[in-house]
Amino acid sequence: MKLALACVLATLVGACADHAGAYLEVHGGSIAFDRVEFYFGKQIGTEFGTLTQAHVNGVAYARQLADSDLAVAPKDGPSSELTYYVPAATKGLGEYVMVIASLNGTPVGIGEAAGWKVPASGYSIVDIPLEAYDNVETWATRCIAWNRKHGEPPIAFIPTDDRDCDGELSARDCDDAAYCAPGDMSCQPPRELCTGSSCAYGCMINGDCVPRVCVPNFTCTNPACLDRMTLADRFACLATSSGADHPQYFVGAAAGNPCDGNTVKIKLPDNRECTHPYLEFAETGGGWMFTVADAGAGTGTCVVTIHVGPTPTPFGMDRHVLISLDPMNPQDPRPTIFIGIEPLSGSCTSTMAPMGTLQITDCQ
Ligand SMILES: [Ca+2]
Repeated sequence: MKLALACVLATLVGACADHAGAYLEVHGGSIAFDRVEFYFGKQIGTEFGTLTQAHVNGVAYARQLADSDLAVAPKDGPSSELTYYVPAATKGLGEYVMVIASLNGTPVGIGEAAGWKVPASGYSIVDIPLEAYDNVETWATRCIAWNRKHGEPPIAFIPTDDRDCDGELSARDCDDAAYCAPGDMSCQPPRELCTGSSCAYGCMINGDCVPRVCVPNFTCTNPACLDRMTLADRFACLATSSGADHPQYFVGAAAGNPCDGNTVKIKLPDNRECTHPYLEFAETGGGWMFTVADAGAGTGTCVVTIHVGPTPTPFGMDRHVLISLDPMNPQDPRPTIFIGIEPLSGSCTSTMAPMGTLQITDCQ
C-alpha cells in the first residue's frame, strides 16, 4: 500500500520503477507549504550553544550534502504532501533528517525522522509528519536549533568545529558551546596567561593554554607584577612599573587634563592595518574613558578617543592602553600595541609627535 503510494508520488518527480532508495514523505496535515528544505544530519556530539542559550544538552548534528538540491517545491503549487527521493547509491545519509516547510518564504512546519536507512536495493518509505514551526532558533549562516517539545532533547545543526556557530572555531574558542557575537572581544575575555613559546593571554582548551591576545614579553617576566593574574590586573601593575617599555603619545590638554573628545592617532609600523581594534586594557580610574577605532582601511592608523567623566579628576602624568588588532591570518592570536598617553599643556589643539618606537606584539 505504502510502496504503491510512493511510486505514484515518485512518478511525479520522474523517479519510480528501477529507482531503488528511500522515499521521504512529508505529511503536512493541515499545514500547506510551497517549499521544503531537508537537513540531513550526522551526529557530532551532544553539547552546543545557540544565540540565546549556552551549554545546551541535546543532540548536535553536522549537515550532510548541503547543496541547493536540499530544498524542493511541490510540483503543482502549495500542497501538504511532498515526496523526496534519495537514490540507493547515496552514501552517508540516513541517520537523521529534519525538514522545514515554508509558505511564501515563511517557515510554517517542521518535522523529522531518525534511524532510517537508504536501502541498497528496493524501497523504503520514511514518513515525516509536520508540526507547527515553533521553538526554532536560526542564526549565523545556516545554523538552526529546535527545542523539541515532545519529550526529546533539543537538536541543532551546527558546524563540527564551531558548536555555537559564532565563527570562533573550537580550536581557539574559550567556550565553544556559548555563542559570542563575532568581534565582541568582551564576550569571552582571555582568562589565562600563556607562558609557552609566546607571552599571551588565552584560554585553557583541552588542557592547553591557547593564546588569543599576544602581549609583550615583560608581561610574563616583570617581577613586580608576577602575582597579578588577570590581564587587567597585570597591566594596571605594569602601567606603573619600570621595565614595561612603550612609546608615549601626546594629547592636547587644558589645565593639565586632556580635552573631552580629543583623539590620539597611532600610525602602525610595517604597513599594518588597525582592523577591528579592541581595547583590552585602559587606565580608566577617576571616570576617564577611552575608545578605539580604525581610522579607515588603508590608513594603517588607530584612533584613541579620550572622554572625560562627569566629575573631572586629574588625568595624571600619563595613562596606558593596550589595544588588540585583527591578526593578518584569522587563525592567529590577536597582536597588540601598548602605549602611554600624556596630556600636552598649551591648549586643546596642541600636538606633538610621539616619543619612542611603536612595536606590534605578535605571538611567535
Ligand atoms: Ca565557536
